[in-house]
Amino acid sequence: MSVGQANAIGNRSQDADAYDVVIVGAGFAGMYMLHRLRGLGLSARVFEQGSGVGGTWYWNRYPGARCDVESMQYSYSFSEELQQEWEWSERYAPQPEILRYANHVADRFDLRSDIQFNTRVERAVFDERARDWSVTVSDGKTVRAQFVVLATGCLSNARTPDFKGLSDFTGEVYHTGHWPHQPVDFTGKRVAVIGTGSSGIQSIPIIADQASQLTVFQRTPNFSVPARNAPLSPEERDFFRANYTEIRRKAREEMRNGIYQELPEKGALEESAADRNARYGARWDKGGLTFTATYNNIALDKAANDTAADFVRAKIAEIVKDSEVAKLLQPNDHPIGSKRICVDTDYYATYNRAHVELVDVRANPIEEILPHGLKAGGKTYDFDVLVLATGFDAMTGSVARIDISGRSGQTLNEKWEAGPRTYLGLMSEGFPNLFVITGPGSPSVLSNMIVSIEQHVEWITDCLDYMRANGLDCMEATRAAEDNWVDHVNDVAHGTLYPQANSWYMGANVPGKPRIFMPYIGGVGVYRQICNDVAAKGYEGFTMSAAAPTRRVAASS
Ligand code: N01
Repeated sequence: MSVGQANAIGNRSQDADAYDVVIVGAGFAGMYMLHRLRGLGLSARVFEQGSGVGGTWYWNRYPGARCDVESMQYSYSFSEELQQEWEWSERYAPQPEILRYANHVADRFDLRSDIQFNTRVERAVFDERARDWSVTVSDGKTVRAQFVVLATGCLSNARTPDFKGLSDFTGEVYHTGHWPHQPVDFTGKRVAVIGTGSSGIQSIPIIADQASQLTVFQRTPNFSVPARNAPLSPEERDFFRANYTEIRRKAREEMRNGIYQELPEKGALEESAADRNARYGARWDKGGLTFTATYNNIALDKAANDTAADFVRAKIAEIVKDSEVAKLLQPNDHPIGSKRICVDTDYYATYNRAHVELVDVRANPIEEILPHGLKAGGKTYDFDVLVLATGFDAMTGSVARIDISGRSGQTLNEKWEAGPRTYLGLMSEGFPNLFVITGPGSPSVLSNMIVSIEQHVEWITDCLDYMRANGLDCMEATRAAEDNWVDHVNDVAHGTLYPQANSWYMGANVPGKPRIFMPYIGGVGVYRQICNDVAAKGYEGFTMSAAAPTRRVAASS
């Protein structure tokens, strides 16, 4: 057997501690990746830090957690049987139901036998001679894998700010992104919430229902639109089930964000103020994320954007009775949509309740956490429970926690020190045979994540199949292709209003993190076509090779 044959894809399964592929994470990406690799007959091992599947839906169990993409679309499309049989109960599925769905998928496709739970991947080192990865996990064991797929999720690394005195707090402390498995009972308690992003905005009304006193510490107000969540009627479910083939195709190919919806034909300034308000009003009444798709230029033109932002600011003033509080809740520092808008149930109205107080910690910064409360702007606030809704080290945080060492011992953290660099969001030069799912440089968090996950998993599956068929075992992005892609991702982002916000898309929520617009904003349809074209051209921009140096092929720019 030649060196090339010994190293061929599919040969690892003969050794108990060697796999064709190690997958990091058993969320929606890791589970589907495993399913597809099995379909290729490859050996794969998934390492998952949690004790169950579901990824972000396993960790984010805070009260009110639910998806902001409608459930009939926030679901896998790869199995016709699965999408026909699963019964979503509401327009926006609550976290427990999404977790049940993830568990159903794991059982239905018999995935658990290849998933090792309660195990973190600590280190991955590329061996240039053996052309594979050595992967060390938290139980101390090291396994070898020809390929590593990082299915680590974009919003899974919960971030706690470095508050002075936090460890001295004597009450209960919870982070929305790392919530206990047992429900937390706030009945009769004095509760503080720090943070008013999506997690804060979803949990605040529910906490207010139970708590005897709720103090919300807000640094930056966010735009939020009503979810108008409701039970799904049999007719609504049947419509999707009957039309899934076309709905999924449109979501993948024609929608920028991977969500099937009515597309706007006009720009906001093409209509009179009265017509515009009527149209915004109709979207507001309908509810949901599509509010910012009322017109086709809201993300592009500041004057158009202002019309949508003004509408929401007026709604806040209408709902919140105390005009000072309403003013504090009106976002003024970023264009609407340049941070992910929030989708809520009764969020603004919660501030009309007598036991709910809003504290502006932009004007009065949090100085320290005290044993029984906190001090902000020289004033002391007492409470029994502290809820940190302070977000995530998004997109790169979970990858950065793994010590990944590529060619010549360079670590991924060193390479990404000034911001993540990838080709297509799928690979980074210097790190052969290492794939990232929905990584920076791909549409990722700007899209329906399941649409983007399925596209990446299927592209990687086809790629491995191609390599195996051609006797290739090593693949790497070229520097030139990566540089061009990084420039393109930046150019497209800077043609929009997105970079004007201090958002987690820009890494702006983590002190010291480089300010780079991380996701690719060109749209899932355009992006899919680019990825397909790259594959059709023999994986243009990647080098692919076999162990024997003479078999090097498909090296292109
Ligand atoms: O986190 P965030 P999130 N002192 O980063 C504040 C997805 N998601 O968990 O803006 C005081 O948005 C921070 O203030 P500021 C969704 O994509 C989806 O809420 O930095 N405050 C901000 O208010 C979302 O965008 C769903 O000034 C501090 C908040 O904490 C993403 O996850 C549900 C602070 C963090 O907001 C993240 O949402 C939930 C400090 N030192 C999440 N540090 C749905 O599907 C931070 N903050 C509906």
